[in-house]
Amino acid sequence: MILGRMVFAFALAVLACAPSWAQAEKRRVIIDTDPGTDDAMAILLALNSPELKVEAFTVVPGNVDGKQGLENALKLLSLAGRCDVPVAGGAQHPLNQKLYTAMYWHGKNGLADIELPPSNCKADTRFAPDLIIELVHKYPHEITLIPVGPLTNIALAVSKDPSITKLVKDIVIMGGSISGGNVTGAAEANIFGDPEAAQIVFNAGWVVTMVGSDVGERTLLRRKQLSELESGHGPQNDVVTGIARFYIERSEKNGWDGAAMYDPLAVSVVIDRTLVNLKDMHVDVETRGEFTRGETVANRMGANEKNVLHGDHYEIEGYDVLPVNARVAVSSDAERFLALFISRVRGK
Ligand SMILES: [Ca+2]
Repeated sequence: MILGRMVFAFALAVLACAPSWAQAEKRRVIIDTDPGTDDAMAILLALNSPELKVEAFTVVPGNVDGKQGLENALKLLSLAGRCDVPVAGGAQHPLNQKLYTAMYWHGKNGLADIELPPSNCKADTRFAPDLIIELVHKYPHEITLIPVGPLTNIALAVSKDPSITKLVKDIVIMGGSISGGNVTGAAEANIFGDPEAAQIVFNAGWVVTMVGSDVGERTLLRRKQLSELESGHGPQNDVVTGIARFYIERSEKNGWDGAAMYDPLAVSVVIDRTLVNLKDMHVDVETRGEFTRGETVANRMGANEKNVLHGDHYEIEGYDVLPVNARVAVSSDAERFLALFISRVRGK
């Protein structure tokens, strides 16, 4: 009898706790984006994933300029009926170079030249880096930043308030590559778009999770998935289908088998960490190389040889240890990711 009462009391306690558990399990995220075709897919993936609570979208220039990017983000949120999520514009140009756009890959409007209905959502008036700082302090140790564009806004935020590096839960970056770039032989587009910002962010004192273009390029949305999307219907589904068709055709013309799911893969890693394999490394960003500006230079040994000048030559005298500053995705479970992506946006 006493045991029965105890079991009953325990069951009541579990029930009382259940909503707070469910709440705690939702990961608060801020997505910093330059929409962008794969950005659009990442945004809609995030908004349709119950594991995530998107606290804000912040917009950075990259694939398109900052004004077009903000308009695109607002239209996508309106499409998803989510004007409750703040969308804030930020930097209008990279820290130390001119803006490189990528309309060749993303269409003139950045969204595969698909005309979305005018947005019912209004832009938040706060400056994106300030909004990031404000939200990280509002929810200490809870926010995961997901930058999927050049790192300008994040660099401005950590430069203004370095304390946020200890207050975020995680930062999952789509950017870089440890095996060749997609803009040049060495550089991936988001890092190439603002190498100085990237070097600030990688060395800000946190351990970033890096989902690079090399892994994105082994995670391709192909015609098989396109036909799955084509057989579903709904306002979001149909926009994702149109974007996917444009992006696959553009990729095929350039010798790819399908569309590299760069940004959605980064978002999916916050939904399910097991979708990629991560390795600890030290990563620096090349800001000066003749052929390599914007390369993420990954040290897999955890150290550099210490070479000391002896007369007319150098001799090795041990190692200079480098801190781990990045968990780098080295592979993905592409099939499981694609199934997740399709299941979240199909029919929406
Ligand atoms: Ca992007």
